[in-house]
Formats: sequence, C-alpha cells, structure tokens
Amino acid sequence: MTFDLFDSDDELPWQERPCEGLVILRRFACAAAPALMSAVADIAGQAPFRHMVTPGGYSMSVAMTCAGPLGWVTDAGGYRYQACDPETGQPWPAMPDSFGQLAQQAAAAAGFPGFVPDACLVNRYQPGAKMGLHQDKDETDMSWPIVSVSLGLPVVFQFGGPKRSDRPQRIVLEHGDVAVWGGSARLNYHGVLTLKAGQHPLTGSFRYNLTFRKAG
Ligand code: MD3
Ligand code: FE
Repeated sequence: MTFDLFDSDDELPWQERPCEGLVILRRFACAAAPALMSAVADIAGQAPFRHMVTPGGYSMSVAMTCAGPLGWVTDAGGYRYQACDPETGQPWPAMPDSFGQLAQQAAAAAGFPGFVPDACLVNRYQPGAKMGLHQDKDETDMSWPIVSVSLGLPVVFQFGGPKRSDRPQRIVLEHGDVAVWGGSARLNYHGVLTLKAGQHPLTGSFRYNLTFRKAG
C-alpha cells in the first residue's frame, strides 16, 4: 500500500507555508550541501569575502561575496548590482552549476518553474553577526522569487510584512533549509538575529546563506 497520509504534493510535511508567498523546503539542500560548500570555497578564492560598507558608513557584520553575471554591492555610493567585483576589478566568479540547479529545483518545487538566477549573494555569518530588518528591492523584476539556502549553524530569522512597522514573525533556519520568497512576500521586511557560537561538521563556526536572485 501507499502512505497516503497527505493527499497532495503541496501538503508534504517538509513544505511549510508560514505566510502568503513564502515556501520553506526543510532540508531540501542537505544532499547538495558538501558540493555547495566546495563551490563557495572556490568562489571565495577568486572573490574574497569582505565586510561591505553601507551608504551610511557602517561596516556590515556579515561577510559577503557573489557569483554569477551580477553581484550586489554597497558602498558610499549606495546599493546596486554590478558585473565586476569592486575589490578585484574582475567579473564575479561564474555561477556554479550546482548553484543554478539547486535554485531552479527549489523554485520549481515552490511554484516558480523556469527560474534562472543571474546573481548569487553569498553571506557568511560568524558569531555575533546579524542582519537588520530590510527589504530586497534592488532587483528589476519583482515577479521572480528570491531563493535562499541556509548552510551550517542555525539562526533565528525574522520576517515581517510590507511595512517596517509590521511585527515580524520568527523562525529558525537550519542547515539545508531552503526558503522561496515570491508573490506578495517578495518585498516583505526580513532580517537575521545575532548568530550564536557553535560548531557545524560542514561549516565549522560559520553560517552561510546563499540567495539566488534575478537581478537584471
Ligand atoms: C524575504 N539574507 O541577503 S535569507 C539578504 O539569511 C538576506 O543571509 C538573509 O536577507 C540571510 O538579503 C535572509 C532569506 C530571505 C532572502 C530574501 C528575501 C528572505 C526574504 C526577500 C524577501 C523577503
Ligand atoms: Fe534580504
């Protein structure tokens, strides 16, 4: 017999829909994680992690690098996507196949077939690092989702509504969890609380987050 505890695919237990437009695929990236992390090391060898400076003059606690045709940067001139790494003057490293495939599969599972990201922002959190509430609105076409992949140490993630004053909900994002933010959640405020110290077998004392975007 079959285990028909759930009568359709969108009710599988590992798919959570905490609000309209948000699909969480728990552990979706666990099998790919070692390959993803070796690709991250390769990217960081070409475009080193750095603490970018906000337009307001603050150094971000999260270290970042990028892959793909476009990369996200912030400096005194503002926030934007650009084709070259300002640190090296070189194009950002190519999007690894393992990245593109995972992002496409996750987006399709959440109802966005044909997602071909042109930017991957790689965030690295060390203990004490956090990301304040913000919107992702530097991309040109908001009809595509953002796909986020959490690797390594767990963190408390906050997501609110379309207004900064909307009270945020908290969820824990753990190793391998993939979140797809589309539709009405695409412009919601979100952030990450301070990372606590720990050790993870694959990522050591860090948490990494990959966000796949259609930026241009
Ligand atoms: C909700 N990164 O890079 S990923 C970011 O864990 C960013 O590093 C966080 O926010 C991190 O911009 C959160 C989850 C995420 C990404 C994009 C979103 C949530 C989102 C876009 C809209 C709404
Ligand atoms: Fe964001």
